[in-house]
Amino acid sequence: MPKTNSPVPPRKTAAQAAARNTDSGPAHLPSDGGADLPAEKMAQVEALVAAMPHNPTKAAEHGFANAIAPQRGTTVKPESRLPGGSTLTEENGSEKTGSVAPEGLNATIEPLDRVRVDSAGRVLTTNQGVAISDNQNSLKAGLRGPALLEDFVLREKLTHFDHERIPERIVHARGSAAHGFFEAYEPLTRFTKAAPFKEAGKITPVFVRFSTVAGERGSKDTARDVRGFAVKFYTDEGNWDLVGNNMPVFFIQDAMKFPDLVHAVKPEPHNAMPQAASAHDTFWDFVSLMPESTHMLMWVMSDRAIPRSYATMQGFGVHSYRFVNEAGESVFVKFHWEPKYGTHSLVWDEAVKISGADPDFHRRDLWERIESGAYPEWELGVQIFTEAQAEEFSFDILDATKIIPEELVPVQKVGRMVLNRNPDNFFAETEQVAFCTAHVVPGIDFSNDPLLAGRIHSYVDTQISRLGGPNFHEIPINAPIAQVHNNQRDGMHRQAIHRGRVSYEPNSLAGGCPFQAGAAQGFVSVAARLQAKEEQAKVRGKPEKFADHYTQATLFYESQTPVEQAHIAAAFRFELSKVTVPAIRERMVASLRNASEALAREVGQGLGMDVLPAALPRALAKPARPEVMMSPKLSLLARPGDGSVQGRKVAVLVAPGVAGESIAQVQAALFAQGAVARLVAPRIGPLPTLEGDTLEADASLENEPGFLFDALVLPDGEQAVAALARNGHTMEFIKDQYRHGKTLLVLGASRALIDQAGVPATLPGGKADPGLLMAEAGKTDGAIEAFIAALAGPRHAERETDPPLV
Ligand code: HDE
Repeated sequence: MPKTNSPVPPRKTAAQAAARNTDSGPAHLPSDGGADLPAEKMAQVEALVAAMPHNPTKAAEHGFANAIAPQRGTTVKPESRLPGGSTLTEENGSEKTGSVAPEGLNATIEPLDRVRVDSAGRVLTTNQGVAISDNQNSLKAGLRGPALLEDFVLREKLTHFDHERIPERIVHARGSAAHGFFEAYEPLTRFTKAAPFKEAGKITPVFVRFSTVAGERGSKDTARDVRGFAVKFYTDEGNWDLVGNNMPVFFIQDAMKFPDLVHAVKPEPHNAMPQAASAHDTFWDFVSLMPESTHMLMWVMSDRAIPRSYATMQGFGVHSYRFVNEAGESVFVKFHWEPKYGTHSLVWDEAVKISGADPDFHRRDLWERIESGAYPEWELGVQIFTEAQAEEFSFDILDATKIIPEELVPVQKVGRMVLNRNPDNFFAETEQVAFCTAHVVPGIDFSNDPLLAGRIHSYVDTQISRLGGPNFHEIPINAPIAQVHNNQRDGMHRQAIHRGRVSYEPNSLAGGCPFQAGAAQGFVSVAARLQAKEEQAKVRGKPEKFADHYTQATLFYESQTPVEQAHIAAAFRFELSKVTVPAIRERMVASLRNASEALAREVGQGLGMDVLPAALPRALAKPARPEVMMSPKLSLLARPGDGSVQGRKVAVLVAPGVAGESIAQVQAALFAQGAVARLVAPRIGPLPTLEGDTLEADASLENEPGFLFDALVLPDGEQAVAALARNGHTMEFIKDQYRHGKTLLVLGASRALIDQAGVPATLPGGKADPGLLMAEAGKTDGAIEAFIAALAGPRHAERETDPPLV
């Protein structure tokens, strides 16, 4: 303690006094900053503020030239970290508070490790970290007495449980997701400065969610529906969400119609039926009044709407976007995801059966592929075209019901995406992930597609109610890996604890920080120069080319193989047969006549229409001549994939007395190629082989029916075959496999099973069936190779008849 009568410079005490107040202060600060810490802070604050006597970038906020090239904000570096702090006590750390915020860092966006929980070796606790002594009994007044209100352990557990659900997504409620990475092949800097495309080999982490649209969260995976294909790129310059679908077009052209479309396709409001299905009155009523949906209807009625796996479907960004390079030059771009394993779909009869036996079919497939190392993989393709090219196209590139045929603008492959990590927790990651078309990074920009414009608004809005407030971006799965610094504060569930008292800009009290990045680093919207035409006036309307509703529907249908065309017709027939109002059916068939007379005839006949209704009047009498009349790339068969069988599932039927050696050979060959071979028997459990060994069946004919597998191996061994022949499930198993075009390998004695199931030895035309492979007893060698080769290809559609013969 200094003695009270020792000499003290008055400037020192004045500085100390001035620095100890949080209101009022002297007209001129005493100059002795070194008097103590509070005084030092005050002096440094004064110096920092004084260094910015005016707002130097104010003048640059005006005029067109400035509008397209915003300046970097001005910033002043403080003498030390003192002036930026909220408090002088921040050094007083504890186990809870930790220490001072690391300089220039936002700790809420560190890798997810900071929020991962592993309870190994830990005791149960409450949410307040208090160890729970008894997790079996509530607190009671005596062993047989009443429960006590005081039981905070029970009440906390029940309260949390009561609130375990959050509202499901309005559309795309049913989904599954995985982590992975995107790797660029080459720098794309000529076209875009977007972070993922900056250099060859650059890796960007991604989180990808696949979904159906119409069904509720617990609905089946194999509904006929569009699939969502939403990719969140955690780039080092912020998050970019490419929120697309597995079809390149959409039902409607303007966001104004989205609520109508969704109301029409969702379960009908009076009885909440049907679940996850478009085959009902309100959907067909709406789309038959909206001829612009015809092109999309072709896709949705095709096998694209019932994919075999998320890993075997294409993805599309749908809208035209823009790429922007460092020089600010922009081109248009359409995004395509091409599956490494090829495009494969289910057939309808199979999809219906799977939905009963395994409603999680796609979720399980995605999970199992990743856990077993058969990582789903896609190449990212881009179609790049200029504004001038776009002007010349026969269609409008702002119309989301139109594709740009690959024959017109080729797809260039620019990178690959691999999904190699399953989420640890479905709710925390898959359910809470919030995608948004507004999440773009420098180098990516929007086109004027009016559907996209509505989406840019909608996604943030929906997260606010679904995830409970404006801070959903702080939920770990949504937080970017790039730094986040702004003056947004507070709101429900705020995580970030901001240091300092400044939450506005411009400021001088924090040295101007965080300051605006300017054009060199920041996101600048492409200043698309609008031609001074009347279209520029404030209007509600569509460009003329939007009125061509049928040309591309025709293109799609004509470009399919005969089998695919037959499936489209059958799907229209099925869906429209479920409609209860004949006039709706007729209107739809009348519309189809404008796309394809042959299809309309086929569908009409299937619906018992003796006479086809007159074609619907067209909105545009003479559409422009399309550049491309056939686009073979639109067929599912155009993308066979890399020819591997990775991730395919094969059933190997077994029973006591089975010839075990040949089974082991088949299994080993399949595992070696990344496929999964399951032993399916009348019951699970051990069974003796012909050779005296024991096999373990891990699935049964009743718990894993035939339609769940990509192919079937029928075993050798008289006794086993006799046991299988006595089981009705075996026959259904074989029939479904055959009917759905799967590859069958029939070993030795099992030939009898094929005959018993009524499977014909040849195709309907008399030719050999390439998917029905017979091997003599003990001669599996060539047969196994042939089986694997056939398994890698598409299903054997050449067997198909309508109705099916087997
Ligand atoms: Fe979406 N859409 N959408 N959509 N959409 C949502 O956002 C919306 C559209 C798509 O896995 C919602 O977070 C409007 C086209 C996917 O979480 C909502 C319009 C395409 C997902 C929404 C469209 C999509 C959504 C509901 C018309 C294909 C799931 C939950 C203007 C390119 C993302 C949510 C995930 C989800 C609005 C049209 C794809 C309500 C207003 C076109 C893949 O914001």
